[in-house]
Amino acid sequence: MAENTEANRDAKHGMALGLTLWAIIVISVAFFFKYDVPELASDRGSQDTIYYVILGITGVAYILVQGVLGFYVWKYRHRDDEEGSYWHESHKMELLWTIGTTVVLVPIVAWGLVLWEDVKAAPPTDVLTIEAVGAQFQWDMRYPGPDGTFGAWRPELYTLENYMGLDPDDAAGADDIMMTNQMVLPVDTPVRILLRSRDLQHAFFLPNFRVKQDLMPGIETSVWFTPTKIGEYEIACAELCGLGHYRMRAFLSVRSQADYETWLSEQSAAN
Ligand SMILES: [Cu+2]
Repeated sequence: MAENTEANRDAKHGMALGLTLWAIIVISVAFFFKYDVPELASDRGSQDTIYYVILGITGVAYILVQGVLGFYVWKYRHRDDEEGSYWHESHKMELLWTIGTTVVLVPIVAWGLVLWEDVKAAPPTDVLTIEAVGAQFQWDMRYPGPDGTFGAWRPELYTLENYMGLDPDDAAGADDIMMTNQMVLPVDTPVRILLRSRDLQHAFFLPNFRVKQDLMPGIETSVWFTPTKIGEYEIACAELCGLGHYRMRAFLSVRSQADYETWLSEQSAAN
């Protein structure tokens, strides 16, 4: 009968640790299969491809490394009559993992740079431009109105009433359409969103569109993409921006060109 010695307890701990490592592998891999990224609704599907390729490579590496770690923790658990051995420096191993990671990482980085080039390319000249202004804790949208031109704004004009900081002397702003926590876009049309912040850093995040762009007070940033699927989606803030961050949530409706135009003329009439 095994005695309840300290050595015996160590051996049991070794076995428990090995099994725990394997259990963590199984549970985490199961979660990756259970949950997927949100449904794609834009022309940025190539980002999903690189995401799945990277997830596959790191997933296999994770299972191998953790699996082997669990195996060794179990195999070389404490035994009374054995002593651990230790060695250091293996030229062959170092060459192997340096070349191995280089061969895997260099193509991924090159591929990522090509995609980044796409994301940061200049939008087409006929792009539809809309503005989104982030503030604790809401999104204010602005459409240029029938004249197609945004009225000027200045940060020093921000007040509770003039929450977009619009210049009252600029006639181009008179027909601008503004709304809070709601955006409507036409499908299959390239859109550029101009982004600015009224207070601190926020991030304009459209999970279904693979779009995420920071907003900073004092400068204007922008992002462009093409919605490809009619539907109702969520706009989130991806920057922990204060106590109400969780409710900095808006809605994006992608509609057919005809439905979009009807909606836009209704907004103009109501303005
Ligand atoms: Cu925010």
